[in-house]
Amino acid sequence: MFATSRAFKYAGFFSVAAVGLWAAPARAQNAGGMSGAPGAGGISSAGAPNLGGAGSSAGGASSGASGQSGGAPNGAAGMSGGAPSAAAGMNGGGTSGSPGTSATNLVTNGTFDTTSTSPWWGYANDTIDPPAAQTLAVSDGRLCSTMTAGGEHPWDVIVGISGLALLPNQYYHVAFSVSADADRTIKFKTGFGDVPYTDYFLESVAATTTPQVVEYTYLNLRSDPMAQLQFQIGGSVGTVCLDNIVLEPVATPATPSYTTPATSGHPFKYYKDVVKMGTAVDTPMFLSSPLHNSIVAGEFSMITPANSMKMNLIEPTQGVFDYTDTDALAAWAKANGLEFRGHPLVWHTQTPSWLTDGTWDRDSLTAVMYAHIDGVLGHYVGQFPYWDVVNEAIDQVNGTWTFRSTIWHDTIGDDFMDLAFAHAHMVDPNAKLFYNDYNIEQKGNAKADKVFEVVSDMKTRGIPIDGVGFQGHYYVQPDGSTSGGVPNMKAIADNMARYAAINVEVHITECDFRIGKPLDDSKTQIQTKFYADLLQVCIDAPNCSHFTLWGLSDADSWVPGTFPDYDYAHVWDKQLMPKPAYEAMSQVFAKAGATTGMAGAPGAAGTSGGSGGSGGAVGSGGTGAVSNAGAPGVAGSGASSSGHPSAAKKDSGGCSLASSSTDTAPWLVSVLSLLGIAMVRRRSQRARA
Ligand code: 9MR
Repeated sequence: MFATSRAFKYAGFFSVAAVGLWAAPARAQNAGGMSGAPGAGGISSAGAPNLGGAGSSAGGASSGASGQSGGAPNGAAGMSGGAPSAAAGMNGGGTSGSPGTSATNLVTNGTFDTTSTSPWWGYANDTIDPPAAQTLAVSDGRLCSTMTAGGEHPWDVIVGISGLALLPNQYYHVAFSVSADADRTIKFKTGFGDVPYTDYFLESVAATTTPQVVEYTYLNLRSDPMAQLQFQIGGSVGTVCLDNIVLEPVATPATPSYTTPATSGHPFKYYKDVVKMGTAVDTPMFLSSPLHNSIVAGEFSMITPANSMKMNLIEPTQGVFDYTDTDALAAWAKANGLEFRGHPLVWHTQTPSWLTDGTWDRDSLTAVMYAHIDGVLGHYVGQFPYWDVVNEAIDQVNGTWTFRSTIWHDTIGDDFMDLAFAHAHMVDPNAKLFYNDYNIEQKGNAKADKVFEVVSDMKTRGIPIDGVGFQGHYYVQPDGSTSGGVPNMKAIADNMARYAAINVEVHITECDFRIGKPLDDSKTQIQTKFYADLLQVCIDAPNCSHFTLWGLSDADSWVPGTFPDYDYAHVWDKQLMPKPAYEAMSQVFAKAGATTGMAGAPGAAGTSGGSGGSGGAVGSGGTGAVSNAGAPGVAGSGASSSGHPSAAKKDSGGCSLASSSTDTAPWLVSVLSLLGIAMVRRRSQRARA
């Protein structure tokens, strides 16, 4: 039988960028039931998508992938589409040839050389008003859907093929040609259609009146003998035509070598003893884009999974854990020498329906929480040094800052955090355990003060909590106003200091700075200064040893899906090119490195590329630092920490760096004015073009 309307809605939920932070559980619950008759609603093609038995087999393993795709608004299209040289990986929107046939193509009848549509099937959602309706036919050698009612969303009308055997850890090349009678956005995915809905790989594509060849290469993590390739084309009336459809296994793409663009010559990770830089990553886009991966490996010291450890993905069925994505990320991190942050164990968002639909009392839900911690932390025990044990548990309730009303708090009670931390500590006594939240960075902010009170109290009572994660999500408004969006750095420094006084570490865990559209130079300058200033605050605080960016680039950002009026939040842009914030942060590091005798401080030689290291070292007079100066992209890897024990701080109990002002440093003023010059230059180039 055909998958039903609500079934596909759920699939679509995952596919949409607008997976709201708080909308997720509510909408996920909608997925539980199925209704409607497959084949109804104007489906002309009789085919039967593979459901039933295969659904259950794919279910447990594959639901993890759904959120991964859904959790990556804009996904790899931007990430790789515009990436320089397409990175031997994904190259959405390409205009190269239209393969259509291939010895290894899993798709049959992808070229529509006869009038037969088989084995392609159509689906239209008949539960909405008006019911979606399509007719599917081969026209001029293409498979064309004519929608007399398109429904509301792309997933309200689907053209698909079933029964494709996908192999785990295998790269696949997806290619097709698409056109429409008017511009529209469609989605395509590999995955599964039945409950629980699965997206192994999912992308948005612009269809125009001119046929375009779309091509991607992605890493498929899961084994599925009965997968589907779907084109989600609904949303409005019209015609969409497809041709030359290919899904074929291909060799693992080569990872491009990486050279840091930092003028100091040193990537972020060179300064890991000053502060470890991390970034959030999301499967499958992350592992599918060699360019993205090479930047992360080349610059960063740690990664956090953006979605794969969320409870709905890692424990989709009670007691059944799906580690597929996290295992793949962890293996990649290990192979590339990066640390891993577990995120999150206990959170009220992205929870599975079995949890939210269940009937629990204090004892039974505590058992569920313990079993989840056992299952997740236990699986990675000894491997991940840092864990966000409880996420976002403080909120304003009836005007008072207190524990957020969640299933965890409301069922277990005020001590649910105590219990979670104590249990996590029992499972992995060596892991550092964190409470993680947003809007808690600045001392004097009511929420921040409440969290400090809660954490202090936990410390006083001997609860094993090691640190607090300041998420660090900030912004400039569309009108350019910084009100509310740019933090008071002094207040953040003061907050870190009061945590230091109670022996609690602080990590910046999810930093980004979104820009209200449209993007302009002054907003970019505000962003640049923000990133540099916040990094400086962390460096200056003896108890702040980690600074994680919530995503590498604007190409696969969570921001536009959650805040449609905002974008451009990250340090690398949609083409995976570093923004001015990158160099500004790099220079903050270089200055700190010089202070402690490391190479790479800014200065006469420090801004001249490969010789930057020696320039900084000379400036600092650091012992032996000159010997560590290296060519860009060379010195950065691995050698830094052992080479600079004097720079070790905080995390290892080493000395802290000399305190410096959190006011904008003179060198940053120079970066900003250089940025201004560069932008003026770019504008005049554009004007000339
Ligand atoms: O980046 C994540 C995004 O892809 C998901 O859609 C979203 C769903 O809740 O979660 C995002 O990550 C959140 C993190 O886990 C906790 N703090 C807020 C982050 C941004 O929403």
